[in-house]
Amino acid sequence: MNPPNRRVSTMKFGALAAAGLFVAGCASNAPQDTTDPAGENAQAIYDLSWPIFAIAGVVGVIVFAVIAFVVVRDRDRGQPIPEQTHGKPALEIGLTILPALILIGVAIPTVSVLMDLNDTSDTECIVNVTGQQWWWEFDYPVQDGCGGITEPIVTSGQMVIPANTNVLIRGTSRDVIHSFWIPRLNGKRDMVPGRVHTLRMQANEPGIYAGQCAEFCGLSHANMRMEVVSLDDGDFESWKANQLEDYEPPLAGSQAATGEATFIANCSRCHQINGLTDGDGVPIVSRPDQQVYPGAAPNLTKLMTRNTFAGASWDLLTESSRDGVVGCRERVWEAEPEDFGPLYLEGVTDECLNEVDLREWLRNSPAKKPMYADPEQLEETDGLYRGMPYLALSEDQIDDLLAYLLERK
Ligand code: HEC
Ligand SMILES: [Cu+2]
Repeated sequence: MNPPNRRVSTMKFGALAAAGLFVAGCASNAPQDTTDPAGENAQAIYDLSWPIFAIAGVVGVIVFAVIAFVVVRDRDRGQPIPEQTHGKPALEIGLTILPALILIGVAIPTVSVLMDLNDTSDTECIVNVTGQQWWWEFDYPVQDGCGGITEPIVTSGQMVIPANTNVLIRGTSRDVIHSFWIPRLNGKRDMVPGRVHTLRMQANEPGIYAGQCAEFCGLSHANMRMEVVSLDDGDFESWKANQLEDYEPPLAGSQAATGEATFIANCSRCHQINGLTDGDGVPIVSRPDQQVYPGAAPNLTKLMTRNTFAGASWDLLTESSRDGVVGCRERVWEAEPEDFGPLYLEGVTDECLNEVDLREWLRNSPAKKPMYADPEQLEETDGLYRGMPYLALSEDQIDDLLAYLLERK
């Protein structure tokens, strides 16, 4: 190719890339769009970002224009070196004061928004958030907030909150530094082992707001996602009541009952199902601290009330529409705010279960989600796993487990 052609194609490529970026930036329905705030905290950040971008933009344009002007005017044409002087006090003082004024102008609204975002004295509901390689645990302590919680609720992947309520997140981590980020609701907050960081969450309307761990935290960092689910007060009450419902054992002799036995034999050492008892009626208490390096595994009591699993990286609901039939996932995720709550509370029904991904998970979870770099290096973690290990289950065992888990809602 000769040079002019190459230049044309480079320009074409540049224009295409710019257009692509523009279109991508404008695409509606992007689930993690900071320019589409859905709560007061994200709105405050968004409202601040535009004036600051404008100021920075004007400064940037002026600086580049002056550089371009000087480069052109004073380019080397063989002229003699200009007269050398030392200092220009008026210019130097002026160019010190002007940026200082600009920075003060930027700092005043910024600091005020930051202080406002950090103020959690107006929160009415507490959720403890704990990061762990590679999923998030949410636990709701007993409290008067959140409309009153009488027994702790422990869940994972999806954090359910009442809409239009300031929720206080108290966040920490069990292993490395993670970062909690729901772009449409608030900025990021690092979750650091041994510390408790707070963050206010508020969503204006019922709906699902997606997020992801925003601090590189090892092998499956990209598979460490989460959602905040916001429900109006009545629906939130129903959600709480359902989470605290008594354990209902499967019908004797049913496939789910076989699944329960399989669960007790293979899973309950790591996963808690509240209310589960052995044949003698003795409660079965999981001990993930003796199995998993960071010390915990998701509570599966009400697995089928959430609609994603394993670090919210896979759906429990079947995918989007096929042949004009609206998919189960789409029906919930794209519901209008006024329809959302009841659809979410339906949980995962038999027809809507995304068996493909859940079966793959039970067949071989580390093949689906990388859990530790080299299984042979278990001695580095005292023989404990970093995530869910391969369990060599048979297809029959998986069938039984699915029947049992489908009742956990
Ligand atoms: C050695 C401990 C251990 C055992 C045994 C174990 N799991 Fe897990 N499991 C985990 C850990 C840790 C995770 C979280 C993995 C992640 O998301 O990165 C997990 C995640 C899951 C999830 C996703 C839950 C959610 O809310 O995201 C399901 C479902 C699950 N396991 C089912 C089972 C079943 C069924 C069995 C028994 C056949 C089982 N597990 C055995 C440790 C274990
Ligand atoms: Cu992380």
